[in-house]
Amino acid sequence: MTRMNGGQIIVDYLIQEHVAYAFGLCGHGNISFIDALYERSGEITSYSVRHESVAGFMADVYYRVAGRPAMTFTSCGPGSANIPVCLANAYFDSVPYLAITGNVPTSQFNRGAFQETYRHYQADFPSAVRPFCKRVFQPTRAEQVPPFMRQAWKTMVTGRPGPVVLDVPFDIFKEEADMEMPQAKDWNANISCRCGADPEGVRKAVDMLLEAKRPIIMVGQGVKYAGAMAELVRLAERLHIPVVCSSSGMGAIDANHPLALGLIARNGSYPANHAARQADVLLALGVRFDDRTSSSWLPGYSFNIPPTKLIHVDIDPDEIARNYPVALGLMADVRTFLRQLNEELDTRQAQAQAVRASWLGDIERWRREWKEWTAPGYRADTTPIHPQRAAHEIDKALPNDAILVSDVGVHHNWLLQFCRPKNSHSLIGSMGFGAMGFGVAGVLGAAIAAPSRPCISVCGDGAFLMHASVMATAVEYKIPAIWVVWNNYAFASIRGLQRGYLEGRELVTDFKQPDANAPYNPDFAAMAGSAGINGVRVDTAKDLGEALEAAIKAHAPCVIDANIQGDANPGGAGAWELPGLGHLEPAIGKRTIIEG
Ligand SMILES: Cc1ncc(C[n+]2csc(CCOP(=O)(O)OP(=O)(O)O)c2C)c(N)n1
Ligand SMILES: [Mg+2]
Repeated sequence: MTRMNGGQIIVDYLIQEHVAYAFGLCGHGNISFIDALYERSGEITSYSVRHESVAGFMADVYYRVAGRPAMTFTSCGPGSANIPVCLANAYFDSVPYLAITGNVPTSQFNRGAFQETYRHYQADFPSAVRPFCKRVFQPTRAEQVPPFMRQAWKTMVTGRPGPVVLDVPFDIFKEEADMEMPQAKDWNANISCRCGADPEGVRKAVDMLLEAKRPIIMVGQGVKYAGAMAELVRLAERLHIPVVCSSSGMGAIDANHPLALGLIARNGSYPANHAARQADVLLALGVRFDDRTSSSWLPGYSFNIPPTKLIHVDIDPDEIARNYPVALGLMADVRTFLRQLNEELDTRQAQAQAVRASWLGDIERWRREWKEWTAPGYRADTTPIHPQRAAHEIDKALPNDAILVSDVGVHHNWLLQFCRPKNSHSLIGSMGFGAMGFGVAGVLGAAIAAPSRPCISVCGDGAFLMHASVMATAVEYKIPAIWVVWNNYAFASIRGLQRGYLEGRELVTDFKQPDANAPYNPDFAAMAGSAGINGVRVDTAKDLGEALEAAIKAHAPCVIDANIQGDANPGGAGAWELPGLGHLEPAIGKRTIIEG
């Protein structure tokens, strides 16, 4: 039997689970928890941020890079009310982290104490986060902390991972209990969720792929999280099947691989969309088929399912057949499934059919058309910088091990279309909830997870100002993050929608001087200087590339304020519908319906 208080139990369990970092912000509601972190500060490193959502985004991207969860700590009331946006961001991208939120003392429940959420139910923070996390626990006695803690951890990392909240009343952090401390290695170390698919389903999938004349593999982030990149390439190569990626799946296969067709859907490439919509069999691995990934499910843009026969594999059966009927739906860990497929192929000594040559030949032609169509943007040399050229210069400046964390906005669309990610960390983005600030703050988490690798955030001017406090955190903890502020003097992605769908009626989407019709933004380079970090302004593509190379070399925090055109939108080969407002036709190629 050990005697520990609630805060000590939580910290002890986290240390057992090898949690190395705690990101958060203080308040009266969590000072006792911070005290427990203080006692074990040799084993778990705490970071204080200047806004709670920075902590949440750091934990999110930390996991995406390190593959291990971190934790956040926030106070009661407003401190924790700043965290749901990050929980949601992580939840809808299936990223685990543990949020320890403070609450009012149990003795004050339902008395309307300072910062209590009490009008519908006492200490009701759990209701505020319920739709945004996998599970929320609220221990009201110290002896509940150990079982809730081990359960919280297990829920967070098993099956389809996601963030979990442990909401702890003030007194419970300090309340002591005599108890057997749960041993993480007994409770969680021996659980595997690497489930394979039903063997008959595996055989069926192989039959379908061998018989297919126009097969396509589509990969989502499930491939990255499962660590199935090598297995994916092996399958694609041995069956000569081209691969298209969802936005979150970019980097699951090297963009320079001869079978990689790039991004599908709205901002996607012509070969990816034109091939996928003509596929007879589509093997979808760890994807959700959300609207942005599937041209809003409008037939003939990205997909024609059916008649295309869909094999949909996912760890979460809830995502299978959510939006498209399946010829074969298999619940499985993607890596285990791909190993099963490859083993089944070994037994068949399969050869890719010669008939595929014409399919691959067609795709090669579409690839050339796309190349010609996109060529001028790579050469554009203007001030402000052409966005395609900007994406290209950034991509060129990055070494292979660089980690680029994009924020949310039109810059992300340009990056998705014109960067060529080489591995699963090359281009990290938020695709489910799409919270602005994700990349601005997330890059700090990336740099903590991978201190020797160049970590770059490309973020909008809107989002950067929203979360500019990150510069102070970078200074305080010597985090060598680089921000390329894609400065187009606007919430440009939304202004683009006003222009595209609302006949150009623009309101509240650009940043202007009050008395002159000229663009306005704070001087970001000067802001960086005032924060104590290097800041540069660039107006040409060449200067952008050189500034980024120099910043990477310096391995110190830096802000590059890049003057980039805001009027252009990337023209993709898919569509995106805003119901009621309609959708635009693809900028290249056209809707192609195939018959069964
Ligand atoms: C927190 C949050 N608020 C609002 C939005 C809606 N939104 C999506 S993109 C965008 C504009 C982003 O502007 P900026 O950061 O400058 O990026 P740009 O589109 O100009 O590249 C907005 C307001 C959002 N996704 N997240
Ligand atoms: Mg902008």
